[in-house]
Amino acid sequence: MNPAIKTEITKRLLSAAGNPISGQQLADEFQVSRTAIWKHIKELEQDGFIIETIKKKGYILQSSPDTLQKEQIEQYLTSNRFGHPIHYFVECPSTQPIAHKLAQENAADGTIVICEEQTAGKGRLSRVWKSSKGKGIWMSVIIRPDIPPIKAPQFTLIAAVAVTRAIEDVANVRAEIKWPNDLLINGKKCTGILTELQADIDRVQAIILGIGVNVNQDMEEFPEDIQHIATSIKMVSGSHVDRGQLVARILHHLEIYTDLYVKHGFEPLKLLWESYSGTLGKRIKAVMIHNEIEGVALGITNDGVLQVRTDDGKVHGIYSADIEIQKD
Ligand code: BTX
Repeated sequence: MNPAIKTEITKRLLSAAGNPISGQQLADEFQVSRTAIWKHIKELEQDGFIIETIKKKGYILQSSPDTLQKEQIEQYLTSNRFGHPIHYFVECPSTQPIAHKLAQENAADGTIVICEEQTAGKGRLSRVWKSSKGKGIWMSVIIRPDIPPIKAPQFTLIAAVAVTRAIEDVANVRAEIKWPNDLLINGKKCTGILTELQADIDRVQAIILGIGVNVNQDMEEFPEDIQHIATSIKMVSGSHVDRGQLVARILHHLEIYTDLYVKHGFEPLKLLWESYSGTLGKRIKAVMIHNEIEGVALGITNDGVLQVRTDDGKVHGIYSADIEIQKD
């Protein structure tokens, strides 16, 4: 089978919106036999597409599976580099090590690894990220910006803005960014971001940006231990969200913001980040590995460092911490 032809047939079926597509026309266009087109259609059926064949008219798409197979993303893809190529898995322990390996094997800037289910999803500091089957976006993006390693953590902030905007575009739901790597809706976590690095002393080889978004879970589909802290976009919007469309929109914004950042630094993105922030102006507790600081979150610097004013009036720069937002 030719994957490019399969992708193209899928796109045609999806955009035909229930109208028939002629097998002969497809065969002429791709310069293959009608039997070859029919074989691609059979393969799509095996992938879960329901396709009706009407004599002398062609193929009509009745329904498509709720999956993140690459055709489901590619039909919406507007980015030039990000999402090219897509490595799709039904199940894997975690998309991060797969992306690390691909990056070591010279995978292109913008390559993504995505799956339906992670059996050992990774959070920060060896924590677990619960990634239930077919309900979320579990994706790692390989990014190769020409920046020094010290700047890599800013990609957590860039990704947070990209995902927030994408959720707003696709589901009309506004999430808030909790510095540095969570997106919350109504105070509950719907997205986590994990930024990992492959680098020489002075240059980034690849950033492996792990993005986990709870999309279509109902409350009871989360494991009990996180039901009080987790939410999904569907739980808030009340409607099922097309995950392929959301992935494409995340990649769209991520590519634009990455390019902006590499050209002009974090400053142009800072305002955007601040406008989505649920941390600034709030009284917070920042829990670091060896100590804790309580105070008011004032803002972030041009390097993405969180500034916190403690009650004695001193301003502290926080580079990495877990943040608890205190009740007023
Ligand atoms: P984090 O360390 O900030 O958050 C992990 C914590 O979040 C857990 O200890 C738990 O309390 C809570 N949690 C776990 N799963 C969920 C969930 N589904 N929804 C809400 N809260 C949850 C955040 O780390 C970084 C997560 C990155 C996940 C992506 S998915 C694709 C890629 N592959 C991979 O293995 N990890 C990344």
